[in-house]
Amino acid sequence: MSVIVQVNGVSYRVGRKSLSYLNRLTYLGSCRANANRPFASRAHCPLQNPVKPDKQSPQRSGTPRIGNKMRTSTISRKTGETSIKVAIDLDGTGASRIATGIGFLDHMLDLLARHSLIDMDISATGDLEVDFHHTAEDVGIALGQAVREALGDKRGITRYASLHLPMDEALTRVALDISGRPFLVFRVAFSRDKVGDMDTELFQEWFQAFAMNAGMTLHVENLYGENNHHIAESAFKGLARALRQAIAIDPGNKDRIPSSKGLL
Ligand SMILES: [Mn+2]
Repeated sequence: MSVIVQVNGVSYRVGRKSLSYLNRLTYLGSCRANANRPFASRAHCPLQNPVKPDKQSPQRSGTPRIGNKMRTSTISRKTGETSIKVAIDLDGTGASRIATGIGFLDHMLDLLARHSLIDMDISATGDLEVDFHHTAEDVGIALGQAVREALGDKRGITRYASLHLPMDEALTRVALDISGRPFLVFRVAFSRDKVGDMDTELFQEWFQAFAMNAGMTLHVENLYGENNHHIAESAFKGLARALRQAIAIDPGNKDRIPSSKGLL
């Protein structure tokens, strides 16, 4: 199956597998525009064959349509402290390219993409010479904004999910509601100040920023665990698996917004 997409005002027909690269392409501009292009060569670029625009499509990036799975968004966020670009595809395969400058956070976001099946392209440059706080928080803000935007009016989503995520001796429970009402309960204690290069107190900052900006009610509770790497990882993987369920289209409700209010 292929779809019509529009990049820089030109329409192209591309395969579904290429969709995960669309947001990246919209800011790269073209396959030639950047040395970091995701394609091995021009021949691999999906944007080879311009076609006449179709009346039904293309969709604007960031305008989700459940019917043709265009639940994508791009966020660029620049402050005096950080500069962040996020491109996601909720209906991806879990592919990611993550570069925040914080090694352990990259590891967590890579796992978040892989286990949520959300394609993520995240790059951040921040004032790491101060500390990691601004960058960790702002990546959470930008990714939360991206998820909220890609979900659009939330039509058809499952909305609720909860699960227990074990990682060796650690067990974390995650429950979430993509409610439009941001709320975080974060009961996760660490016994060390740092895991890898990341301050453990920044995990709560990241989850707080993500939940507030994604507009979701999010409960994360580590029930037990010893190893701080495992505890953090079980929280991110738990979020990933819960997100995967909650953003999935509910086949019994796919044309409706899952709220008695008709609005989420
Ligand atoms: Mn790990």
